[in-house]
Amino acid sequence: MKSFSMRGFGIGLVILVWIGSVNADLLPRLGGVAVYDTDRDITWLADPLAGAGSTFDDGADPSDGLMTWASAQAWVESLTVGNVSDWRLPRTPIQDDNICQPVPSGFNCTNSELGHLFYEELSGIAGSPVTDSGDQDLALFDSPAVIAWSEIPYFSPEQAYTFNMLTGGQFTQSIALYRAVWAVRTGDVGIIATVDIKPGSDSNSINLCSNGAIPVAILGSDTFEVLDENNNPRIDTESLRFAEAAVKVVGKKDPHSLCSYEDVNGDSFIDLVCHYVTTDIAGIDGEATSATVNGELVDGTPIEGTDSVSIVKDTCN
Ligand SMILES: [Ca+2]
Ligand SMILES: [Ca+2]
Ligand SMILES: [Ca+2]
Ligand SMILES: [Ca+2]
Repeated sequence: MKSFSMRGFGIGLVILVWIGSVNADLLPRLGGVAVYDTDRDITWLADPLAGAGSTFDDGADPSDGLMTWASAQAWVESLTVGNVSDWRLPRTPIQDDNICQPVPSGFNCTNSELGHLFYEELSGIAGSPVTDSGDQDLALFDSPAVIAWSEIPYFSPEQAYTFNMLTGGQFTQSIALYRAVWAVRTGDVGIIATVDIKPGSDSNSINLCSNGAIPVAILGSDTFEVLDENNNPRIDTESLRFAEAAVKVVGKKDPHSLCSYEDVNGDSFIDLVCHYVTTDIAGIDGEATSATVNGELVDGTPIEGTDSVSIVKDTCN
């Protein structure tokens, strides 16, 4: 028992150091379609013109991705990318730093989400397009040099804040103008993985009273590989939980997670199969029709995936 808690303490320290080293980073998400801002804990769509050609793309050009403010709101509310919804327009607080007083208009405003992105994440300089900054993170975005809407209308309902990525300026403009719609959402989207509970079985039947362990595969694919280019694990197997059950630990001298790397579905992509202690399952009951595996990559990115289940026994003697 003592050696286990010591080990947990060591792991905690490693994670703390890691968080410090990635502060102020932008990280690709959803296969590069989105970007996670670790400072603000928000996820941007990589493309501020992603609504181009949608039914919300109004104005003379229905395929330029520029919309009136009301259409912009409607588009982000309707948006689903992968399995991820809850998108919104970027936020602009009514109070900003001294430069932006008495109202948050002007240059060098960094409280707003777009101001933070321009000045602090993408190293933009007031008066110059963000694409001139040379910041390496520019490569994460498609066409970032736009004028984009903010979520909150100004004191007049006819006006809303915009942020100009060509100049670093934050100003109110008429909501009837056509501006870019840079969808963002609170939190990290992580990775949605394809999961196969009990590889080789389609029924995925689970006896919750079993003293055994249930194999669950996280499937590799061309958009998500379970091993990196050096064949090192990308998934932190100790972080994995299947319906709250941890991975079975085996080995007395060298305790390790009972996991293996193999291609369980014959698609030539290596999959990660881990075995979860059945009696530790607490996240599902006899009524469950699906179960979720969740955890983290070794770089801290959340990962989860869900598959169907059929519970054959849940009342144990
Ligand atoms: Ca348009
Ligand atoms: Ca940067
Ligand atoms: Ca299965
Ligand atoms: Ca495979």
